[in-house]
Formats: sequence, structure tokens, C-alpha cells
Amino acid sequence: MNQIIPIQSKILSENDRLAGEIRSELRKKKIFSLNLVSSPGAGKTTLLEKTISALQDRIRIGLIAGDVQTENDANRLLKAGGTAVQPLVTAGACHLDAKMISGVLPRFDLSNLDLLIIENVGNLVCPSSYDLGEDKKVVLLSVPEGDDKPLKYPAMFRRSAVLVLNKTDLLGTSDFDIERAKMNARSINPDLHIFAVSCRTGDCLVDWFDWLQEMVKASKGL
Ligand SMILES: Nc1nc2c(ncn2[C@@H]2O[C@H](COP(=O)(O)OP(=O)(O)OP(=O)(O)O)[C@@H](O)[C@H]2O)c(=O)[nH]1
Ligand SMILES: [Mg+2]
Repeated sequence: MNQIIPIQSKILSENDRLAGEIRSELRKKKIFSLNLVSSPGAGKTTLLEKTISALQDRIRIGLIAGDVQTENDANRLLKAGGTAVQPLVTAGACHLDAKMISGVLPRFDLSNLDLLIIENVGNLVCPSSYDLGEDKKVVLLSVPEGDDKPLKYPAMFRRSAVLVLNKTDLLGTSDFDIERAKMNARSINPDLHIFAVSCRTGDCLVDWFDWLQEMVKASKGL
């Protein structure tokens, strides 16, 4: 046990160093970047499919689709119209790390991107510890998961700047209370910017699209 802690903190400090390099490279190129995290199935890929359809003509979007196995999500994003999509299969690891991102970044033409979105592995625990060099973490929570999840997995909500509450079309089918979900999330992180959306019906997605466009503009100093 005594040896495990120093090794783990060494891994994390090496990860932070690499993440810092990634962040400065992306900022130099004025690319706004997001790390999308959630439990499996909350709707990360669906949100990205909708984002591609809505913004592809206005913003040059690069996408990294992280998964433990399969390139299914990357293929979905390509099918949705994504033009710069890279799969990142961890082959067992339960999170992405900065070294994996460094390995995949050279496959993009960074001078041709405005926005880079990394879809992390579906997992509400481990990805919270690994900085990928992103500007902001975005955590998704969907209605079927329950409104108590911010309290049970606080690190993810504390380290995220944005919460997307997805699957609002399913409100009323369980005891999920949207106001309680927001209150629980804000009790962990009062600064969370919250979007309540349905990727199925498209409800309120426009607010997410507007925010993304604002962030991209701000990254370019516009
Ligand atoms: N009812 C409803 N279903 C949704 C919504 N958004 C996504 N889904 C469904 O939820 C399921 C999982 O969505 P994905 O987008 O694959 O979720 P994910 O977070 O990318 O999953 P992993 O990559 O495996 O972690 C799919 O069947 C989607 O169609 C929504 O707003 N409402
Ligand atoms: Mg996915």
C-alpha cells in the first residue's frame, strides 16, 4: 500500500505535465477543447452527433472517440458527417490519459480546427483524475441514472465546468427530479453551467450549440 500511493502520484504528475503541453499547443492554435465524461450510455456520442449536424458548417470540429473496445462511436460520428474523427481504443483501460491524446493528436491537421472534443470512456470515476489538456470538462448525467449521482460521484462534478442533463424526454418516467439533480450538482460545484436537454427530441440543444459557438469565438479572441 505504501508503495502504491507514490507510484500513482508519479503517474498523475507525469500525466499533468503532458496535459500541460497539450493545452499550450491547442491554445497556441486557438482551438477550444472539451473532455466529455459520463457514465456509460448517458448520451455523449448522441450529443456529438447532434452537435456535428448543427455546427459542422460553421465550426471546424475535431473529435476523438474514446472507448474500451470497438470503433463504433467513431463510426457513428463519421456517419453523422464528422470530417475529422479519430477512434481511441484503450483495450481495457477505464479512462483516457494525456499520453493517449498526445499519440492521437498528430493525426489531426490542427491548423484546420476550431474545436476539439474528446469523448472519454464511459465511467464516472477514473476519468475525473486524468487531465487531458482540455479547456473544460463537460459531464453528462441522464435521467435514468438518478438525480443523486452528483453526490455519489462528486469528483467528476467538482472538476467539470459544465453539466449536460440529458434525456429530459424521460422525465416523469421515474422519480428523477430535475430541480433536485441541479441542487445536488450545485452543492458539489456551485459554478457549474447547466444545460437540461433531450438529444432525442432536440429540446434545448440550441442553448448548448450557442454556448459552444461563444466559447470557440472567445478562444480566438473575437
Ligand atoms: N430517450 C433518450 N435516449 C437518448 C437520449 N440521448 C441518447 N439516448 C440513447 O441512449 C443510448 C446511449 O447513447 P450514447 O450516445 O451511445 O451514449 P454514450 O454516453 O456515448 O455511451 P458510451 O460511449 O457507451 O459511454 C442510445 O440508445 C441513445 O439513442 C435522449 O435524450 N433521450
Ligand atoms: Mg459513446
